[in-house]
Amino acid sequence: MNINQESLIADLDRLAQIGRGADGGITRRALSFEDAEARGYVKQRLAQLGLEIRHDEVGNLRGRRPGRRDLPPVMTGSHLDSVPSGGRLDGPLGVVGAIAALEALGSVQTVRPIEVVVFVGEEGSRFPRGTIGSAAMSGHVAVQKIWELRDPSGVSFRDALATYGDEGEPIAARSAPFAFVELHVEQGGVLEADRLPIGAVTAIAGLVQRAVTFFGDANHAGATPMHLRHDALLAAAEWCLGIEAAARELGCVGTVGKLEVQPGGKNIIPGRVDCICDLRAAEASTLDALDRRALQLLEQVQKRGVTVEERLLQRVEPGPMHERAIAGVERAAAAAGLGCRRMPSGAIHDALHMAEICPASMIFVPSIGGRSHCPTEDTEPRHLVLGSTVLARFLLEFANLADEN
Ligand code: HGY
Ligand code: MN
Ligand code: MN
Repeated sequence: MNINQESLIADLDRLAQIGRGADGGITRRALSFEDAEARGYVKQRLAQLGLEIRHDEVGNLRGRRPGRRDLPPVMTGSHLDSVPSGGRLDGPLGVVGAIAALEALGSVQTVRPIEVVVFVGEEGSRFPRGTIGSAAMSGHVAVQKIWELRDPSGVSFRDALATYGDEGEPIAARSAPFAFVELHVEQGGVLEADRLPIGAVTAIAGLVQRAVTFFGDANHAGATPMHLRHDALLAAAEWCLGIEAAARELGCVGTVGKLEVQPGGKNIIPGRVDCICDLRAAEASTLDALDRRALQLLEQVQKRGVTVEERLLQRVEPGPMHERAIAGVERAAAAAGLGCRRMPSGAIHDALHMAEICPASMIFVPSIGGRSHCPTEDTEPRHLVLGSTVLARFLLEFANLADEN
């Protein structure tokens, strides 16, 4: 089960050139030309493996390795789209690692087909929601609803699909594999601190994202006394600090990563602020509590003489992975003589929706310094290889299980 490290790194390096910015960060928004170029490269690599290449109604790319056609496949994969100025491994490792794993399987036949999937729009950095491809595959969101999603400039998801330039009739997006596993960088510091190469993911946190607009009163920065101001930015700032305090108190996380000030003159009191909050928790009850506090804070800051509008962008429930798949990751790590620990994921992944329809888990590898969603996201090459090795072993075991339960 030898993973070709040179080929694995070459694929990651090639993908890292697509959408790379001056700061070294990767920007590949869903269904952008950069996303399509990366997908085109992967399509070519899947074809080199001799896989049956198909796409589905929402643009998930699927490469199938043959097995008994009457049996649902074992599926693995991840995404190629990124956050703005993100890292080179978040997503691509799960796709390129799957290619490396299938190359390591060589001509070994399996009972079940193995399907590699490139999910569309995992990051939600263009359309209002993320995990789009897996939400369609699991039936969590109807295809029609996904097609109707619009980006900030009003382009519909369905129209944007043309960027992929797929030929031929798409297959149905909805499908339930026999099992699903996703190789991914941890994006946190637990494995590095424990000095372990592999994590078996037991659960994935949920999230709430809300878009909020604060309407204040643009006015002269020099001539307006403090007591006569309705500063939209100060109201937003009070709200952000309130979310931080509530998240610390509840033991979860809250972020406002996107914030725009208008009119944006250095000598004008901000009249309007548009921002998006991202609230996460491992338990639904904690997520509810943080969301309630965030909404209460919106009432509170209106004492500054501002008005507020808010709308829910997305809510994804936290979800467990499956014992059968978690144990499969642990067995594959043990068979490769690797240390492994069970752990939850604070980041959202496509595996969350896949776990709604089949036994699913994830293989984590350490993130250097626990960093991700930034240009310095990185993982030691040997850990990239070890994660792909565990993936190959998992696929081999599960693709030779003929039972249906
Ligand atoms: O936001 C997330 O957790 C993931 O990277 N989409
Ligand atoms: Mn991400
Ligand atoms: Mn990811």
